Amino acid sequence: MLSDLDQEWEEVVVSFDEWMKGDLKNTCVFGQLPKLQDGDIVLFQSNTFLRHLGRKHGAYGKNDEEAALIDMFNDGVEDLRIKYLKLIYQEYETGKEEYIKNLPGHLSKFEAVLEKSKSGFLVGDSISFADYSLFEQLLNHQVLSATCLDSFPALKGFAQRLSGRPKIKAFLDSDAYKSLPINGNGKQ
Ligand SMILES: N[C@@H](CCC(=O)N[C@@H](CS)C(=O)NCC(=O)O)C(=O)O
Repeated sequence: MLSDLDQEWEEVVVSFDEWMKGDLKNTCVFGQLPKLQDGDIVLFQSNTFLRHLGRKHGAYGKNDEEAALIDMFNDGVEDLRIKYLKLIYQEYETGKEEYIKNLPGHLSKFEAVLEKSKSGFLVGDSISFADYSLFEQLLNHQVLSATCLDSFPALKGFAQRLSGRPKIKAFLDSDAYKSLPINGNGKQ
């Protein structure tokens, strides 16, 4: 999102050993990462980052109505993200098959929205933080199940278009992106 919005950013990766020392954890408002430092402001909670950056860099709609719809879609993506994380961290061995079986039921909702979109984005005529958020989930889910978008042409086109945006493409092709596991426990 930051690259695509022409912002400079740096990711600091914290090793498991470093985290277990506890010093950093003690400075985190909820005792957890990720953390975003943007000038003088330090934030926790990944969806707070999205809203903050969306507001600041023009990816939060052009009026209050669009902003409300963007919030709604981002919350819908969050529901899927929570289910995905539960699978990855708690049920991967026992629940993967069932999860993939139920996935079309979740993806079809986003498919219906994008099918009707003239711009190709979830809301209005320009990209918003909810689009980046959905895109990340689509990338992760295609690793979980390579064919999961095959019956969803609007979602597949959306993922291809975002992957092809030059700054996103450069990031996805970078060693920094490729060398990090998708999830902290190595499951994907
Ligand atoms: N709701 C938070 C969840 C953050 C979270 O679950 N962080 C995990 C890793 S991604 C963490 O810091 N775990 C280490 C710990 O709790 O000690 C968000 O979206 O940022």
